[in-house]
Amino acid sequence: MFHLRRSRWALVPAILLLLATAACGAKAPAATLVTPVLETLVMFARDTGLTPATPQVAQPGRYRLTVVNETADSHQLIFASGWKFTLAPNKTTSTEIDIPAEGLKFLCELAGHTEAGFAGEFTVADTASVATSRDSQTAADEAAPSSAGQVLDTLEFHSFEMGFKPTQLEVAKPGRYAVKLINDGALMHDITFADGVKIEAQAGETATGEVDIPAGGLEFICSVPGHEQAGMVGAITVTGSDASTAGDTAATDDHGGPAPTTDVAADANAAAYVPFDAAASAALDGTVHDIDLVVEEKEMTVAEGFVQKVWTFGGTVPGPVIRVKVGDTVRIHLKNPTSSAVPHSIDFHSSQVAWNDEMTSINPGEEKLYEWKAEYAGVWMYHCGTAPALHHIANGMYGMVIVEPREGLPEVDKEFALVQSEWYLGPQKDLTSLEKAAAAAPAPDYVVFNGVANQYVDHPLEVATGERVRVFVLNAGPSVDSSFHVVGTIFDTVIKEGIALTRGNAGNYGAQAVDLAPAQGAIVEFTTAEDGLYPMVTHAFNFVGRGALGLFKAGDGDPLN
Ligand SMILES: [Cu+2]
Repeated sequence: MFHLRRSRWALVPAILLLLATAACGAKAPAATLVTPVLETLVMFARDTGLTPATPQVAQPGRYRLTVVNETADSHQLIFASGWKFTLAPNKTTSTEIDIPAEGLKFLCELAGHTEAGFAGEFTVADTASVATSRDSQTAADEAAPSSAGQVLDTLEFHSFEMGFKPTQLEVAKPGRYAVKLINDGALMHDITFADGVKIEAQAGETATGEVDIPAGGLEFICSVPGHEQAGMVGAITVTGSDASTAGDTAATDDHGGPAPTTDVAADANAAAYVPFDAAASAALDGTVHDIDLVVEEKEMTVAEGFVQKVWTFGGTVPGPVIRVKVGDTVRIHLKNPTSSAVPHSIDFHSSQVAWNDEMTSINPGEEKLYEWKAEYAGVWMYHCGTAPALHHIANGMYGMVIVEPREGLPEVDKEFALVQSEWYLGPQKDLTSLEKAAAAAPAPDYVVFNGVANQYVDHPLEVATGERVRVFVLNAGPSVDSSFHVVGTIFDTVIKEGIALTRGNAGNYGAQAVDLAPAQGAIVEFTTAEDGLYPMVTHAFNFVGRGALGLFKAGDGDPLN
């Protein structure tokens, strides 16, 4: 059902575009011979007028003109050659124009429009080149490889919501390249280069075009309103003629979210991240648990291209999930190895102990026993509390404790544990930035589930349709609230900080999102209604593009089979 609706909507603009193209093409300037189109020129009609209003072309000849009319008005362009071209409101239309060596003026015929900026002129940079000899033409081409140049290679881009892949591309030398845009998304996208060349592809379709890449490289965006801001940006760089790599080396893939506004540059050579297993471990057997927890200070890839020196409990961020039952005794043997640079400690929110007893710091080389009794059920945080605690948490020292009621939790089909937290990036391979973490209005570079940005987009959590899914959720912070939501589902069970919404309650109330302030936890349960994808997010949506996105995949992920 969803798919059908989406397909139909996707087709509407496609059909309109076809109609527009056909109509304009039929009225193209008369020519007995097929005249080659030298280049596509893109112009925008905005409330402030046409832009660019005085585009320059390299040489006289036939050009394809595409005008993106972003205004709610029609415009009737008339060119000095007599050729007329109508722009419908909020539509993109194309035509072909012949630009003579002396240039070509144009204006909008409608009353008042010329005065409002709907006028301009195409100018020709090199009027001499047409009349000159073949040699000088060749020389001109070499100096500024442009519209007449041969195609050096094909550059392939994928578009999706909301990004390009690759976002960074290196080519060996400047010149003309063919561009193939494969739109994997469910929305229309385009790739619009800084020189105005625009290649547009409907959902699920592929479009091609050509672009001239100058020696200084060329940036590109998707010009669909809002898409650039949502992260659909990228750049082609030119390595020079001695490029050791192939023409299409992808440097990064940012998963399409808004580019994190980080002041730290991505490292294309950063190690791949290690996925964190989101399956919730079973409750430990027995009633007394001796657990060794060893601090490890190490490097970790926290998002593609970003490596930080993190501090961990047990070598991972978050630390291991510790799952027990009410009445159990937990004996944590905290060890800070001699290899550590700083003292550390641990604070279990599931315990009732004096702060200056169990939670004191131990130096490198020391060990400490932290014994506590699980008296209350819930999803609890543990973390390092050594000063500055903000930095020890921001550096990765936190984890989840699950305390089940004495009789245990009801059986479900799948259980996952998800810890939301923030990364405030320091320099590559260095500690996270305490200064950024300590800002009064925290602006994390990444907000993540289980330590790594977007990891469950790459590795969706698999469930079966109709299966009962339980998620233990903890917001480790250190400072930002979470609004945990799974798109396309309703939580019929929520146990948040001791308060329970139960399935089958009188009135049949349900929950859409669970609000978790830092250091709050919840158990949520839901089922998936059909095969498909069910994104997990914090519904504080500015962070979804900063890593707080994952997927549950029900069945094969396809609602249609
Ligand atoms: Cu610590």
